[in-house]
Amino acid sequence: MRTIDVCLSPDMMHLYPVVDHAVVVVDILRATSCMTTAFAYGIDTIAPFAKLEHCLAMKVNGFYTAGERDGKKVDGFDLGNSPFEYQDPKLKGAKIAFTTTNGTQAIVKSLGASEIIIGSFLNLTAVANHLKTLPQNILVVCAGWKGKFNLEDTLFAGALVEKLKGEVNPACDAPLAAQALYNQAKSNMVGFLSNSSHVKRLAKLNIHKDITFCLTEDTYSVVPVLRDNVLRKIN
Ligand code: 3SL
Repeated sequence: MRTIDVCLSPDMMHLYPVVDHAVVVVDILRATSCMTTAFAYGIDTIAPFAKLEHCLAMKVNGFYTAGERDGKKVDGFDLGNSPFEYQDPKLKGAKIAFTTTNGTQAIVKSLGASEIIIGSFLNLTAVANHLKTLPQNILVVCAGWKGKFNLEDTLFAGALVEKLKGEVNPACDAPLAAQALYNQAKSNMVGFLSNSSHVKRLAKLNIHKDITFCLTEDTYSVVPVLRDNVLRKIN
């Protein structure tokens, strides 16, 4: 049977070979939730970057520049990191260059995997169904916060383990821990996370509605996948 593993922080990536794996990158608050929303609203392409200057350089190629540092929109960028900004009909068919504090860093660190998939609660079941069709072992990469563990990405990893129960075996204890946490939290994730570090950080920026939105399961059915260094939706 295939296996599922969970890397709880990008700083632990050296422990998890990505070659021959299907990697699901998750940054619930808020990068991968934004990306999922963007594709659900018809955006054509997202090019993820670790560095601000590489992202900004894409402007001359007709890309919108998007993302944040420490939760705040970058000066001179077209878009920030709220999923609601990507529900704009004028962005339909757009190409977006994206850089964030943790989410796009985790994507770049996952390069070399046989498939890189963008996961969020918003497309949880669609991602699980896509993973069921693949032959590879699965690794969920939690973006965390600047190398530290966070609860919300771990809850998503646990939700995926739960969805794939019977189809894949946990490769170590991290998927089991994530699954146990998710089962404890699932009836009230907003409440469960109320004391968490990034919820508190975002609350200071006054974006409570982003938090509730990003914790809602199965709003969309898109599955963004990285091919030739850009993300596109495959369904
Ligand atoms: O770190 C990231 O990738 C962001 O999603 C963080 S924030 O939610 O915009 O603060």
